Amino acid sequence: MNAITRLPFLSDVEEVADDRFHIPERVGQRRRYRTIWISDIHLGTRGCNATMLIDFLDNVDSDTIYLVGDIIDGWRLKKRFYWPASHNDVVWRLMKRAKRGTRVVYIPGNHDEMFRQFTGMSFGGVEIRRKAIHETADGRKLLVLHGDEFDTIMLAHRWLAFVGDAAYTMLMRLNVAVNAVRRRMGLPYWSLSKMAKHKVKNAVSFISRFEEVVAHEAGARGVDGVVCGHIHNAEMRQIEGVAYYNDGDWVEGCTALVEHGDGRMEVLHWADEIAKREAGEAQSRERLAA
Ligand SMILES: [Mn+2]
Repeated sequence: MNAITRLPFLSDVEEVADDRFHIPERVGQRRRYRTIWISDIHLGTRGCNATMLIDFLDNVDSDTIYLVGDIIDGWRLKKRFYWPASHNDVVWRLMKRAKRGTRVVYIPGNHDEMFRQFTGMSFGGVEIRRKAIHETADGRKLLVLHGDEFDTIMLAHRWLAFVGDAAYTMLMRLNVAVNAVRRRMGLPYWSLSKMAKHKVKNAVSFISRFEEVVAHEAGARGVDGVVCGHIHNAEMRQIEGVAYYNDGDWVEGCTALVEHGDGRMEVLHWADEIAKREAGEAQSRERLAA
């Protein structure tokens, strides 16, 4: 218990005041959902897109919110303490939501596994669980877990899931440079990009393999579907009669999974939602001006 109460953002939770927000909380009409799932936020790293997530949290509300793991990146924090004010803003918003009556279920992942020791406990209204069963409005049972449980099966090419477009583009550029040098040295062309392409193809097959493994395991446990995170790839698809849902991440994709009041599920791509909102605002400004 000591380790957790010593963390700066979890002490004195009762004394939270609005004016302590770094980015002031937006008050007003919020889009309401029955359930929200978010994961792989990686607070404590530079990769975390906290500003986008704050915008998301200030524009949506729900009866229940599941934090599906890798919320705080303990691995990185242990090496180097990086904690900007905006990361506090995210934690405060989540704690405040719990205080206002939203059911908040936190399922720690592998990067925040230090919270797994508190399974079954509740802090400031946030329930900590190893996994959960969610029942949708249309009566389906969904198993909710982070997804690293399947790493032992997937271990072989785990890192490949994180080969992103940026890395790929960089490799392509590097390929040009490497071959310019090789040419000058009188060496034959050697395709670094071909190797990279092969790796990316492996990443794609890694993702679909992961999805199949997770859906298969969920099916074996007799549920109708499964919600997870972990591989930073938002998805919604039916596999062997089991509904597979992945809520994505807030490092690259900035996605959330939501359940509407009637049980309908949707993946929200928040960058697109912001663009839509801004286009709408520009339009109404034009209308007013006309
Ligand atoms: Mn993970």
